[in-house]
Amino acid sequence: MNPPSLATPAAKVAGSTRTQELRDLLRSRKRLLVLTHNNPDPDSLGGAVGLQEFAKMAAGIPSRLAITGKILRAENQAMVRELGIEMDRLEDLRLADFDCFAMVDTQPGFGHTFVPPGLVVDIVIDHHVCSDAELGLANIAFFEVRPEIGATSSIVACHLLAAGVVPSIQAATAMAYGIRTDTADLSRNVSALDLQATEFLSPRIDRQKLAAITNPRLPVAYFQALKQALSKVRLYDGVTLCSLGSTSSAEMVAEVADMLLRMEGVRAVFCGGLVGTSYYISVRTEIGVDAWSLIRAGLEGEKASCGGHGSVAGGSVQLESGDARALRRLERRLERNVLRAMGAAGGNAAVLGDLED
Ligand SMILES: [Mn+2]
Repeated sequence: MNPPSLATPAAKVAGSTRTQELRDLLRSRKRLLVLTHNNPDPDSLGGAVGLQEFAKMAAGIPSRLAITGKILRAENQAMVRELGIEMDRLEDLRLADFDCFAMVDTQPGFGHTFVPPGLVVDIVIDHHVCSDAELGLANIAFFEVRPEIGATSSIVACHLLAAGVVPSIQAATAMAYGIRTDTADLSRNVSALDLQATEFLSPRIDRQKLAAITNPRLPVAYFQALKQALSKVRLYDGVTLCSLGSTSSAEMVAEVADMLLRMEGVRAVFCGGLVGTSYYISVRTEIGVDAWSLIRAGLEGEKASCGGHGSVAGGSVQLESGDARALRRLERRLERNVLRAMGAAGGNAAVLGDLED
């Protein structure tokens, strides 16, 4: 096996000045709390665990990870279980016990992110661009938002690399899985930093655990939701729309969007689903089609929050009520906007059943 890139001199690693800044900031504090967006995904968990390790190994301070919402997807639950990722519910912690607060894979003000009122965020490490990021981000002591990077876990991993920290197998596996999911196995939104991070983490990955995370058993409800979703697919020239109606979670919307993008001829997928009174949207596009522009076009005129990077975007619209009429009206507005943006207006939709005829 090739020796890992640990021997790379810190000075040669891009961003090492920032690494020094991050380390200095953490060294000036006693206890870190790491936060992320609601219903954390693998990249946010990987980035969080990696930052915790950075705090401990590079700056010598302890930390906790707190989450809001739930770990939804079966793969993500398996990730937490297999890697023994420790986390608290945010409401179960006393914020006064911490003197440093970090947000990873998100930013204060994002629609899917809860920041306790009055909390001063010290560290933001993220790769999303977003329409509703809070003004006044200049107040954040360490602010590193890099939309050109495929995964937040890559940014964090490269801080470990630059600091000369060898990550634990747990953290390395978590970050590697985060990079994998956000870049679709290094096939989309990939930068040189993502490749560097992957190479750095690779020798430290527990491949057995990674396999268990990637292919967990799935509940029957998952297949029921999938059946329902596939019956709602509308195929236009180049763009596929799918509104799942009421569904179990935003993760299901994202999962269906990922799946539909694999269909031959599909250049863009705009997928939505209602959870309670929130209508969640996932956009996936092939390389060369900007998902962020498409979701903004789709949500034009809506009171919505959205974010994205490269060929992946997501957002949500808050409805007054979750009744069928309000949902139907929203679906029509979104469809019209998306078709116009993709130049498919006036085309006829096909449904999956039609193709067999
Ligand atoms: Mn991410």
